[in-house]
Amino acid sequence: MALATATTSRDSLIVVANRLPVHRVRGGSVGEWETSPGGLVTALYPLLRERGGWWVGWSGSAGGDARVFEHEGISLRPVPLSRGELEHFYEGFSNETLWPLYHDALRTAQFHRDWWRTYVEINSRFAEAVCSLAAPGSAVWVHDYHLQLVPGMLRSSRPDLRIGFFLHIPFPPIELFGRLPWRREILEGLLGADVVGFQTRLMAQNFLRAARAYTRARGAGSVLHFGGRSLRVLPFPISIDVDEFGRIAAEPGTLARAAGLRRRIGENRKIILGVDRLDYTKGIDVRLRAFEEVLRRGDLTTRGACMVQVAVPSRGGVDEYAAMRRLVEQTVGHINGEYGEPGRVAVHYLHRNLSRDDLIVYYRAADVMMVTPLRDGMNLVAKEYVASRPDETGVLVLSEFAGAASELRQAVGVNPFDVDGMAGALVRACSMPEREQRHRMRAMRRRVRAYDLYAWAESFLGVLAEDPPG
Ligand code: GDG
Repeated sequence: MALATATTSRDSLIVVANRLPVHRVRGGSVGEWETSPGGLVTALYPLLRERGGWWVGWSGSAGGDARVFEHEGISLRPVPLSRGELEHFYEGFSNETLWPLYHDALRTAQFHRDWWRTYVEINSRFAEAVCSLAAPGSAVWVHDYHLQLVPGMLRSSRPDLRIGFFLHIPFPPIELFGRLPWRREILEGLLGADVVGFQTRLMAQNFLRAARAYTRARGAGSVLHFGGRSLRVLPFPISIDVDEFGRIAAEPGTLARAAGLRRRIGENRKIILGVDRLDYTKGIDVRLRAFEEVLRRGDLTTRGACMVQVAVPSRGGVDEYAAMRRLVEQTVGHINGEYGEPGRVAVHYLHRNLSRDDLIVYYRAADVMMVTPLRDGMNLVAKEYVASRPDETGVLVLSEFAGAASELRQAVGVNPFDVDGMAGALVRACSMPEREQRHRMRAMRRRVRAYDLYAWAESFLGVLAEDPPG
């Protein structure tokens, strides 16, 4: 503790998230770490490296110790979690209670009091870790649904800290949030922050309504008064490192590999791409059914089009995820069985992690990008596709229930529950004249460039540095 405090400067930043931004290299020697893929890491790692500071989070495997270490210029403080704690806190309360409830109750949320007790315990372990590092007056930025009690806990033990909280997933409407037996505790946890950020205005409004309904918080507009203090509740739509995607997308090597991919798939076939974590919120199954519908009607044939679905393995320990994987794989098999021919597959399915460079090769090769979650906080894949299209062609088909839809208005919007509607959108996307593609893509690229990852982080931290509202 003494060592940590001594190395922390007064204005440094402490990021607190469920996971550390690194994982152990498989098969590597003990102590070898690698930067992890994923939305939050993509967003914050470059920023912290630039600014210097701490990242507090779980290491990714059960057990372990709390010894701090450095990785690529960032000080990391692991929070150890036992196997049993992971089952209750991570798989249980975070991913079987909060995740489905916050995503429009797409699956039934499980409410278990012993999961909740572990959630409280682990949140307090994270808060203690922060307290042991934080110099007086430090800025602390807490992330996501796993850690919603941390701001309140920090507020009561360390009122000197500037505390920010950002929710990466949707905050649900009060009709759904109100089901949570611990709704008041969660809200009061969040109200401990100076700034509470959400992906969209609507999600911020959902929170404001719930806070006024279930706690003593009062206030109008984006300011709430609670416990003798005031806090700000605002939208901060997260983004990506736009220049980095643009740069890799324009490299000759990327272009050559994209051309090679197109040749292998068939020069004259439209490539329809999906890239998602294998999660039931992402709408992969309905999207596949829409593609099947298009083939069934004969609006497209496998001679003229094929789909590439990259499904990144995710939360395999939770039953609903294993079931979704089976459904997706069954559907892919069914479509290929019905419509594929030797040498001409209808759906190419990749269940694996790709490197970022490989991902950008796919973005560059794809004529149509299908981003059709049933509910999503933002969806960075949509923005990555736009950033990876320097020639301004390509069509983005985007769910109206993704946070990204409020910014990327020139996408082809779809209701991701509507198979026929999505089939229609897919046909339209595959036959969209190049002029219209450019018109839409240019406008989306302008938006994505104007507010990138750095602007997102700067605007959040800028508001966090302001004096509290009156
Ligand atoms: C949560 C919210 C919100 C995907 N496959 C590979 C790979 N990825 C990268 C993508 C993208 C990220 O993972 C996925 O981000 P999303 O935004 O699509 O989705 P979630 O993981 O659900 O993230 C979401 C986000 O937090 C940020 O706030 O937008 O709404 O649910 O960056 O490129 N990266 C690599 N290989 C892959 O195979 N390297």
